Amino acid sequence: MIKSPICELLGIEYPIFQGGMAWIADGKLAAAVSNGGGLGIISAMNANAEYLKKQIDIVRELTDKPFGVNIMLMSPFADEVAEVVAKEKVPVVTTGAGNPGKYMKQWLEAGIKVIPVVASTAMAKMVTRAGASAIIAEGGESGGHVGEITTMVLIPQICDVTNLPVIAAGGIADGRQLAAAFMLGAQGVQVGTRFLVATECSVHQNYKNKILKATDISTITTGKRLGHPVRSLKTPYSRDYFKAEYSDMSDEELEKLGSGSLYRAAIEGNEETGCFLSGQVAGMIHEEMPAAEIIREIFTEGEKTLQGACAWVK
Ligand code: TUI
Repeated sequence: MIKSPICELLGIEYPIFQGGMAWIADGKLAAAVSNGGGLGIISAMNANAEYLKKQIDIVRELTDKPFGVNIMLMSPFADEVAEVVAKEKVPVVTTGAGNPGKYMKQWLEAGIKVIPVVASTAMAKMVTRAGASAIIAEGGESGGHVGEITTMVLIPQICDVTNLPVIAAGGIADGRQLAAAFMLGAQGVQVGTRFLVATECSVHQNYKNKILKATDISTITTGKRLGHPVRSLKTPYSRDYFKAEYSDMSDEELEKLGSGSLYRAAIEGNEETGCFLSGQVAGMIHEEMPAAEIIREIFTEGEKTLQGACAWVK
């Protein structure tokens, strides 16, 4: 059995979070992960308060286990969804794509455990001072909005600047990677791309098929010119976007090209104009299965790997 202080802190069986994937991580997926013993997370992404309240109601109908909400700080609705989580006393809030400082007081007063996603030691120090309960350190292997530093290099450096438990994210889909994350000092993991192909995940089947068919070199990073690098699957659309970034296209036109592309991928499965966010681990994911089985498989393999690690100590 793999247990860490994260299990006790949050009242979960396995120290694993499901990533807050935009247009993908809804109440149904979050409930399946929480019922499987992990921490299911609803993505508030670019949606408004009404959408989030509905997803919180769904998760509470489907499970009485703890769950979380991810707040994407670049969202134009960040203020109103920040209020919803406080009012609803959501057990855990994770944040991404920015500095959560502005909301910390409001959430801590509501008794919420705040676990920010960081991609640098500077932000880790800041959220430690601001009262976070733990930190998710996300390496650039992950899907979606990414930082520069890889998980291998980021996790030990974050562990060195905080006494809070660290959850490793980016590049984790199986038990070997779980074991490696623990060896780097993490006390838990966050997994996104692998849960995208969970049976209970309602994303469009075209999206799941693309992940299942991907190889090690199937992802590309775009968006650097506009200041938000994003990792997605290589498609004619993402290659065109990449080329457009290095052309004389204006920032406004480039912005327009990207607008609505996550929705088109996740909801419509549009292979021409959708942006299929994915981590580099897509090449290791070959099978759709229930969320609870994904968790069991990762932890069974992780335990075996950690126990076998002593073989090299002479
Ligand atoms: O946020 C994510 N992943 C995401 S957000 C997203 S939606 C989106 N849509 C269009 C453009 C961009 C994003 C899709 N995937 N992961 C967590 C994460 N947070 N990764 C990196 C960071 C981060 C970056 C900067 C955290 C803090 C930070 O601080 C900036 C500062 O203020 O210093």
